[in-house]
Amino acid sequence: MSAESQTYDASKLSQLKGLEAVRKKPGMYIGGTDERALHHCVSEVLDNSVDEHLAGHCDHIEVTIHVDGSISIRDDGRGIPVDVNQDSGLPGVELVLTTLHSGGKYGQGGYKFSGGTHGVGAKCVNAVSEWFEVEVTRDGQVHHMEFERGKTMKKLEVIGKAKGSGTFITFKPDPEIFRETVEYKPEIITQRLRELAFLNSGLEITFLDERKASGEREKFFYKDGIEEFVKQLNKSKTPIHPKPISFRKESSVETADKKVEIHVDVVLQYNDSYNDQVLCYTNTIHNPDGGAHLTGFRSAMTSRTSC
Ligand code: 0RA
Repeated sequence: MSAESQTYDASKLSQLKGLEAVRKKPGMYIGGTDERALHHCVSEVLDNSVDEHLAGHCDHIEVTIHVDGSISIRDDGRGIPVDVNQDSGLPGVELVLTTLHSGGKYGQGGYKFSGGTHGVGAKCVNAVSEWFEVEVTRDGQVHHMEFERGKTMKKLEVIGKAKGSGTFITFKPDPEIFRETVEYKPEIITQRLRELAFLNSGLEITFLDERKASGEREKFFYKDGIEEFVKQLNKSKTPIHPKPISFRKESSVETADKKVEIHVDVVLQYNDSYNDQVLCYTNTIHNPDGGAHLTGFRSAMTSRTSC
């Protein structure tokens, strides 16, 4: 056995052990086995595409529910790397999709901006999928790989040529894991897509449910992002000024071991009612209970020195 195939076998073994953990304790990795967790899987994959947008490399995402109950997410980002990693002997895409704690270049570290509450990404979705397919377009070639319940079934191969770049992931949730339901609800998905489009101005997200007759793609695109969101929230009310007030600030904070980038966006519009409606998000995740950001905002709004 060559040294290369030895390291390959060794890494493959730890990979399987890793993803087996996800199947044994789905609660720990994807937040359960119910309908919410089922839909959370879509968000986990979507977050990677949104990260590509935030890094300035992607402006279209396409989500499609298929008649067989599988779902696909296509983006025009850089494409998951396909070059072979020296330590493991595995292509980047296989590492990204099968290794639980792969830090470093293609792991979780330093890459994620947006983020699911579990932050474990596509590999956990791979683990809880009956099958999972990925197509990566990069450097003029289309690369393809297949998995079943997290195990590699078809190694990476080039299946064609194409211009541009991007990642196309399709998976079918495993009924052995999601015992309650494996049926995607379009309204749960479109709510998240709308929210992501509002929070990421300039990102176009489209959605198609092939189980329905209409065959029309729904489009979510908000040039003015959260400003449009606030306007829409006030549509059924009586705003007392037509243009929402917007401000943003970016700064970075040094902690003991790392530098943290903080970007804050605030949009507000008064209406004639006495009740306020406040919606907070951190890294595209809704915070229904607020947090330090909301506390800071409220105290700044009501303190006399800030006027
Ligand atoms: C790791 C590294 C890079 C991109 C990605 C992963 C990536 C993952 C997903 C999942 C869905 N869409 C995606 N797009 C990109 C960086 C690539 C580079 O440096 O060229």
